[in-house]
Amino acid sequence: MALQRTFGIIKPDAVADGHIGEILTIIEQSGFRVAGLKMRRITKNEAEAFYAVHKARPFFAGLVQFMTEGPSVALVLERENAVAKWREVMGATNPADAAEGTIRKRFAQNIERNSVHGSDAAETAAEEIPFFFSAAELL
Ligand code: 3AN
Repeated sequence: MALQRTFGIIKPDAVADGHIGEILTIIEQSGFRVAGLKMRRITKNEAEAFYAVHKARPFFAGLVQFMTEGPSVALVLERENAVAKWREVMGATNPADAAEGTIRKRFAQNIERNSVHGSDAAETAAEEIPFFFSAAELL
């Protein structure tokens, strides 16, 4: 299978809790090559646009507040079957349902403060990657 790229975020909870290094280690040990990486604080406008699909959901305002409360690490991750594999390594959205050994099982606090983001499909990755990275920032 050809190499594929997916988009990930180490969210503000995991950054504040000091888990950047551990999560990057898990990522590299899971066979991903880091093709892009930047730390920044996401703006309210960016968070609203990024999560526009959830705009009508009751948790939308809280999600935007959380994603803008502190710095995040945005990532582009490359390997075969990257989208599905990154979802597997992250674990279920709700850490209570996440499998042992997954990032969310280890580090997530609850369904909202769930430590990492990952694109849910190749088409989503193709939209999310350029949302955060220019072509020159992907190596
Ligand atoms: P995933 O991040 O696993 O793709 P989505 O796309 O359903 O999950 O949700 C996006 C984000 O919205 C989640 N990562 C989480 O932070 C938040 N979220 C999802 N469902 C809930 C919920 N029921 N209550 C609070 N926050 C939620």
